[in-house]
Amino acid sequence: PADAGAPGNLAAHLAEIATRRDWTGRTAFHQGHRSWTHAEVHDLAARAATVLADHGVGPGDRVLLALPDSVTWVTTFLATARLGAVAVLVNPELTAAEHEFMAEDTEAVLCVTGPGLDDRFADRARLGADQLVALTATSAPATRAHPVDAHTPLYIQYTSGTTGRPKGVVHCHSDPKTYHDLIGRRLLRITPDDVTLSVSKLFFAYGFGNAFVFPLFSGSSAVLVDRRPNPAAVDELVARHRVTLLYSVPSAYAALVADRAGGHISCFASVRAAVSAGEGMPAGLGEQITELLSAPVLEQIGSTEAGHAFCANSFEHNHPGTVGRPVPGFEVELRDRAGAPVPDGVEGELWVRGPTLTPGYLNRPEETERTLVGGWLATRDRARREPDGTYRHLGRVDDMEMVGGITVSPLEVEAVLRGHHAVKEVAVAAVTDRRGANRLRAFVVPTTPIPAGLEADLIALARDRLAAFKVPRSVSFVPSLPRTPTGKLRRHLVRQGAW
Ligand code: 3SK
Repeated sequence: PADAGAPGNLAAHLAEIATRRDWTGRTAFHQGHRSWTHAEVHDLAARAATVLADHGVGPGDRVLLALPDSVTWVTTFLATARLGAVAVLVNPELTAAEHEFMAEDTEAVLCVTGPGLDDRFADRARLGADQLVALTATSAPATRAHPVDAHTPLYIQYTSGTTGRPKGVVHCHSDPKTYHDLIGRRLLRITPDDVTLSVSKLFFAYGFGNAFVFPLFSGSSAVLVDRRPNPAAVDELVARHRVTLLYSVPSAYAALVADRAGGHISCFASVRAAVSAGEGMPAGLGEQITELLSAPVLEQIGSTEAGHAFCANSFEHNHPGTVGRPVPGFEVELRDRAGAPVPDGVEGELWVRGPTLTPGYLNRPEETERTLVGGWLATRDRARREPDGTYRHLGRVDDMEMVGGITVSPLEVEAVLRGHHAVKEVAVAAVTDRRGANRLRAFVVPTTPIPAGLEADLIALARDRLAAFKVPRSVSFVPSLPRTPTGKLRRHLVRQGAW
């Protein structure tokens, strides 16, 4: 599509570079058994912009996307951007009440919904994905992109952290290019020949960068899957599309390793790097992944507020077990509770400053003021700086448990229990017993069948390795642990024993 005078508009810019760099005929996305070229994606997006405009969407309006990962997700996002409107990226699997909260919070003028969501947003303008696709096919492309500047809002993502009411995080038209320049191009060296598979979904910061921003800025391709793929599906997709970059989270990598240990044959020869984020990598898992994939594992840490990763390992500097060094362009500081910098080697809270920090939370001035202080973001992550300048992630500030008046890091206890061969996943939390006392309990996803005497064995293992006050008093065997869509443990739900 032709673009008249809108250099800052993300959709126009992406369409323009695809033409200028001659990527138009290259595949941009695979979905099911179909694929779409870069030219087809930008053409569909320009047509979808006409449909959205016909439905009353204009500059500054919010369009809520409750869609599974798909080419329709991509083209609806680009269409919204082309009109100068703001895409609200929501998890399609949320409850009706959560969706309604987000539509109300953003005052969405249109909600584009995926399969099974026809009953949602009853009091608002709604367009089903199928309807949008049908209308797009017969619409002319909206040739003119709305002029914007670098600070014009582009999208809103919701973060609930691990507790509390979700907060809308705003990002601007210039941010995706920066994610690609700093991470996709510089650190991951993505070229047009790369093929991406991201287990993390597009509505989430990590997935948005991995499977939308990097492919469109590099002329490469991504495999889109509407739900979180299980290990067998990951194997199949990697082999079918010759995936070169796999982005996942530790719990999904652990499942992939466990699946292989169960005798499953995998074909990962095409993978050149496995990126991991969302949560700390349990000891030993990194080596198992490298062995399985014959590729380096690059750990990162980021946040919705930063837009993508702010600390990352790279091919040149990969320190397993750490989240690497600050992404060039970002500054990182470790501070104590009073906000003073801590010396090297001492644990502190990670504060971050950089080019893609959100300007703030939607409708939440107090929370914005608490989290963004003097241009720095308080991440609520705890870390320690290693002598080589990498950062070791030590959990969240609010992860610590109190038992008998003493603070215990559940991560330390979990690391010990994870060493038992019958433990697939584990979370430790202080729970209140019948007498009102706070006691440590381990919630364990065991291998099956559960070996006899596993609870006693686990407690004995903890007793052997840990100070007495850190030993769990009891073990509950559970089928799964409560996690966010990126795989972060929801510790408040573990504490409540409610998921
Ligand atoms: O969850 C993270 O650590 C993360 C990593 C990379 C990009 C975005 C996010 C939220």
